[in-house]
Amino acid sequence: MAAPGENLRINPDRLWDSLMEMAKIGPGVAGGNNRQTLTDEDSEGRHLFKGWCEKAGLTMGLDRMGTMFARREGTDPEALPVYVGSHLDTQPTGGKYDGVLGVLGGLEVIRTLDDLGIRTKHPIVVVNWTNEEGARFAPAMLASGVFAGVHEQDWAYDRKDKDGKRFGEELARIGWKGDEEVGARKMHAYFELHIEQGPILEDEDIEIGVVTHGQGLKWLQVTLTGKESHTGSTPMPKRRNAGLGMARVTELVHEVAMDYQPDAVGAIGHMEVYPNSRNIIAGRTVFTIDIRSPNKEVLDEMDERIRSGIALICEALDIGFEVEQVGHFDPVTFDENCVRAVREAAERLGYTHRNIVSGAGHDACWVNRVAPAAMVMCPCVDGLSHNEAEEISKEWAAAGTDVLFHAVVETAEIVG
Ligand code: HGY
Ligand code: MN
Ligand code: MN
Repeated sequence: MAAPGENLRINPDRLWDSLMEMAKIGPGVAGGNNRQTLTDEDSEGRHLFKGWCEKAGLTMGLDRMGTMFARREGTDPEALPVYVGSHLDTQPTGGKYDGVLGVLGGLEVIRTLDDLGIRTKHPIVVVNWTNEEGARFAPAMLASGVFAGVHEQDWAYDRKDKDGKRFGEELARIGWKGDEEVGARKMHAYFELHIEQGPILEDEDIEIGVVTHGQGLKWLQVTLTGKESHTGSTPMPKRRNAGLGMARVTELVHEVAMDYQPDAVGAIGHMEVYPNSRNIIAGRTVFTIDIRSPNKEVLDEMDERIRSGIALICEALDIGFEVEQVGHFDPVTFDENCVRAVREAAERLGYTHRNIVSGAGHDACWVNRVAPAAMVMCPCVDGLSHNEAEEISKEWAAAGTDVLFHAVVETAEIVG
């Protein structure tokens, strides 16, 4: 397939203006964003994105999980489209670029094609996946998981947030529940641009990450049940302290992850204590263990060691426990032809690049099960993400989107 000329580049100022415009929606408290999935802020961001897509002459689609599709016609309407996108939902204390760069980078690909008057054989579709983050409704990558046939739609609709609100009802409430069957769309290929969310590219002064693999993930939700009692008058030997149990499991998760360095990570980010009163021994704690590794055997071993460790901790403290797996995907190997298109685009454009394994999960990890997929990464400052101080440079955003443009357009086949 003919590759675009190395002089073809996107418009960095237009891309950056769009990123800053979207960042105004769902502002955080420290310069980032709180645009959690299926909130009014999410809906407002969707409307802004939809308006931009319609202004670019794209045809909008919406599926039953609320995933948005914006289609630019190709010269061959029968040809399967090349999809490009990511997610607009954020963490509660999220940054301005996680996911958003991939969606608006996809829109910038379209805008640049229109600037240059380029037609492609395959249609190109920009995607905004619903609930990539999984912060409000676990698991992460929920809509792309239904699209890839990993989750049933009814199960997804029944996911509840911490206030007991159901995904399906919240999707209907914000008015973004579409009619399209989820997963009915077939893809020629899928590309996703994303910030690295880690320190490797910046530390090595490299502009582009050619993502060959994504590490596997497990989310284990644990409920520990002790007995509420007075923190002052209950003798130490008589306490059944679920808070102490959570502390010991937190230490256990860290120790197990450290045993498998550098190919493993583990932490507990979500913690709930009941009744959470200063002078009551915690009767119940609910928390989510997040363990990840690029190596499936390591991930399974960590899972096993942690579960048996929890049993020993609870026996010693005379507390009950339940462990429910609420998220999981095995390590991912992206499509070698799509990965090659990304690598050759970086070379053609003269950007420094290196192969990289994605530490974070992405919608591309699920899409890769139903279509050839690959990712492009750009650095982020101090490798920081899932923090309102997340930052990238305009140059990094432009480099990543240039590479995305070349990979998508080459795969969609230029016809003039
Ligand atoms: O958890 C993840 O890796 C992604 O940011 N949702
Ligand atoms: Mn993301
Ligand atoms: Mn994220």
